[in-house]
Amino acid sequence: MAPPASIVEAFVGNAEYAPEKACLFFEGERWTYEGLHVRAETFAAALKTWGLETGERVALFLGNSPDLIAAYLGTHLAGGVVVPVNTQYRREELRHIFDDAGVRLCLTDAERRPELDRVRAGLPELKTVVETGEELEDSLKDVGEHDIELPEGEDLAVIAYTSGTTGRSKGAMLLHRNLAANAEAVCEAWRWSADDKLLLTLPLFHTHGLMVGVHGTLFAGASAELYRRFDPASVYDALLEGSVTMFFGVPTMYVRLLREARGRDRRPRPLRLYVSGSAALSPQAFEEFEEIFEERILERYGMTETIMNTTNPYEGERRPGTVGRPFPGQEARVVDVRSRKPLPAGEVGEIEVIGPHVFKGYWNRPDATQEVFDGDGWFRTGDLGSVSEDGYYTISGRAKELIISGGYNIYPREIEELLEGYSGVSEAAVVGLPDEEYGERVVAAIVRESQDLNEAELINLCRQDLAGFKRPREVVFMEELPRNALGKVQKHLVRDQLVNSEEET
Ligand code: MCA
Ligand code: AMP
Repeated sequence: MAPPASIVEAFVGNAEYAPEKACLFFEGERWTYEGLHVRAETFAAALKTWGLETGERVALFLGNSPDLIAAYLGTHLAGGVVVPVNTQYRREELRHIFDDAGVRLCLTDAERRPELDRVRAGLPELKTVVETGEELEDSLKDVGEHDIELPEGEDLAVIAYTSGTTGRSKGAMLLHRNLAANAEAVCEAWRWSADDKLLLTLPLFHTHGLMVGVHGTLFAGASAELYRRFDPASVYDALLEGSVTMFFGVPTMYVRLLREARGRDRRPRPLRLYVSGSAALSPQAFEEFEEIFEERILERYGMTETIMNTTNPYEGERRPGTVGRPFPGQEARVVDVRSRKPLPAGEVGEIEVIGPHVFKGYWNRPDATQEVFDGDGWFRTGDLGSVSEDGYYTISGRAKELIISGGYNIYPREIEELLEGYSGVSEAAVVGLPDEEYGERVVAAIVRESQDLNEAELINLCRQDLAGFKRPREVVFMEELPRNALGKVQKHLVRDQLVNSEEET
């Protein structure tokens, strides 16, 4: 039998095979595969009633919930394309994504709606906004009969926004076949089976939570205990309770779990699998986790454009500080950043990947798409690293300018452009400084026009315009920014100055 061409096809197959099997647990609710299937089909019918045409975009701007997952599957059953939206986004971030993707319909919740309402007038293509709860239940009551078809592998499934070097985020176009191929590779590599129960506390608007956590669960016919958000005490309690078999987290979550464990007497029994990704897990955290939880975390490496790229082995050596080898059916290599020629083991260059998981390109951005592919189809990740003689990849830096805080990506240019637009700011340079809990934290160096401008004022302005995780944690005023002979700001020197002045205090 041919493998499923889409996640929704795999899900429907599992719902037909084992309708009564538990699929989701959420705040005391138990959702079977059949229950979720019915809800997804109702969403699909509702979307058609609201006028959604094949290929039109549906934004999901709501917190973790079974409705988010049902709407995701329902959009695919209705032939639509999902645009997941970070729930921390504020007006300009929202306006850009909705406008760029030409979003036609949006499912949101009471907490996020006011932020969307602030920009709605400027979004003429956004015809329908539905809020979960009473409004949604009312509109699902009478949705009528509609033909529902499974999508083809080549159809566009998701436009996932990922930050860009120019400041504006770009929509990465993932096809159904990209999603299905990656879920299959992940399930095979991690021995994910119908017997597994994943503790899923990651946000579902990003690749890690949605395309690894949810897709893997639905593909394997397994179940997930879904949380609204990560809270170390409740996660620790769930681990003690002992019914989950897997936990996936970003390194910040592991740092917090370790802190939680230090304050507790009891230890959970080892799980089948702990996975870390989205940012580098420090070898110290890896080792401390092994001491306390008696388990070696499996670290893997991914990207919005390619979902999962490399993984430490399920059986075999999980090597701290490395991200393992390519997933089954995929390839990776390290190339010289200038000549683009492959480098021998041990030498640092840019990591490139190729395989069925690699996205189609950026939405409406052929220029940007062209830039990220080497002529023969290899995708340039923008990550610097090396590969060992026995095939393990290590990420050692980035060719792209990027700050990763708590697993969220932040492009400094976006924040610099915003800061430079505020009155009184003449120049801004945003850098990431090392942070024990978040990996890196955002710090802004500012050249101001007048001494009246202060740190609190600038941070407050950012509070209104930016998602919380992008807001500078500190603002440092400088007389001038260090520049090279061509006049380009030397970010590494800004960073060094800030690190040095931190060490002195
Ligand atoms: C929240 N805050 C943050 C972050 N998260 N600040 C810096 N960095 C962060 N990551 C701020 C909020 O704005 C708020 O600030 C304050 O912290 C408390 O907010 P709260 O919501 O309570 O935060 P939290 O629950 O403590 O969140 C920490 C977290 C979260 C659980 C680590 O950041 C998280 O879920 N991160 C996972 C991100 C993720 O899924 N990344 C995958 C991307 P204030 O009160 O001042 O407003 S996919 C990817 O990278 C690829 C594909 C891959 O390989 O996976
Ligand atoms: P995003 O663009 O949000 O999908 O983030 C992808 C980026 O996260 C990658 O290009 C890497 O820079 C980083 N990343 C993901 N997993 C890891 C990891 N295990 N170690 C280091 N960096 C990682």
